[in-house]
Amino acid sequence: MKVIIISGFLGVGKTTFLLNLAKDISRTKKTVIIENEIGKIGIDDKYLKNNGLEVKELYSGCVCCSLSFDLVNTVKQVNETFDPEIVILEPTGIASPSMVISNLDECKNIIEEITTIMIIDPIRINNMPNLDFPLFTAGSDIADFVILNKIDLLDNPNLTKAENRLSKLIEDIPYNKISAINQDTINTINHNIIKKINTSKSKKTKDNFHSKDNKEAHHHGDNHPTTYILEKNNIIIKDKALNTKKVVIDFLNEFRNKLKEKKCSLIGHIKSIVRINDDMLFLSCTDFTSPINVKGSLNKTHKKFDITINSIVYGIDENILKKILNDVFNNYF
Ligand SMILES: Nc1nc2c(ncn2[C@@H]2O[C@H](COP(=O)(O)OP(=O)(O)O)[C@@H](O)[C@H]2O)c(=O)[nH]1
Ligand SMILES: [Mg+2]
Repeated sequence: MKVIIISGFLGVGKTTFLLNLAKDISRTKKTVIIENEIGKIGIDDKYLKNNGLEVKELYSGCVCCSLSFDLVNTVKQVNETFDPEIVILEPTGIASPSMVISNLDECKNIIEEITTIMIIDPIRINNMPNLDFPLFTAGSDIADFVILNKIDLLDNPNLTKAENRLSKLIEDIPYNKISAINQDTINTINHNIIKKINTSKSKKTKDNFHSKDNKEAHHHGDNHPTTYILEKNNIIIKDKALNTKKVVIDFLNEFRNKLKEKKCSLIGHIKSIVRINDDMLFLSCTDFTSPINVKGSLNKTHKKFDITINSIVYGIDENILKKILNDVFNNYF
């Protein structure tokens, strides 16, 4: 089987890009996705499964370090259970891609080839006070494809600013500019990735896995985020005049404002899933200002719902994060 690793910092658009690529590839090849999330409850796996894809989850840690053993076991198990032609792996947004590749050495007898894709968020690049957050571009030096995503969110001057800053970080490494939510901008990159996996024939050995220069000395130990997950069941919106979706969006906006007040320095990713039976709403935010992103829908809007909020942020301690999230939650529900 061949493995595609989709790497990139928290919230850059890995899952959004992966969904489209996986749909394309799975038309002709048996494909299984391995989703790795930091928290003990996954959200991306539910989103992808909801879109009809085969997904295995690896939670509560990162496949580049704490879950390296579980990664190897999962890859072996996926190979035995499904015998897929393609495995697409989304590591956490704090993983070191070169360490993930190195961990996959253990599966070298079943992995024919590894293709790495690295995604960068230009808004994050523009918002960096100084260009000193290595995880934003970690792995671009070893990636087969580097992608600058979310270009729909920038006007031309801001895109130029992001590209100028990026060139200081990744020098002359070529990259593709896309918007993972706009099919027209991803056709070419998807085509090139599929072409690569269709045409390459060399069976890689352990040495080949390491053949690329590993300049990526930084590990996420230096840049560890604070994470906290809140999960509540059977919540009801008391005021029937209010719409569940709107109240949840207001709640997340308030949570984000409070984080800013408490000097949270960076939102890695705040994700939430709201469920009423089979209806699911997926909410996400990756900065302090953009509107909360919402996918899915709730038909039975005044029924009891289950909600999970998975927050990964920088610059505040876990106790403060926990208190803010619980306080805001209790104010709203
Ligand atoms: N406007 C816009 N939003 C995007 C794009 N790609 C991803 N997003 C949104 O960014 C958020 C994070 O995306 P996600 O795929 O979950 O990121 P991941 O954490 O890297 O897997 C989600 O709300 C996506 O809908 C894009 O190209 N344009
Ligand atoms: Mg994801």
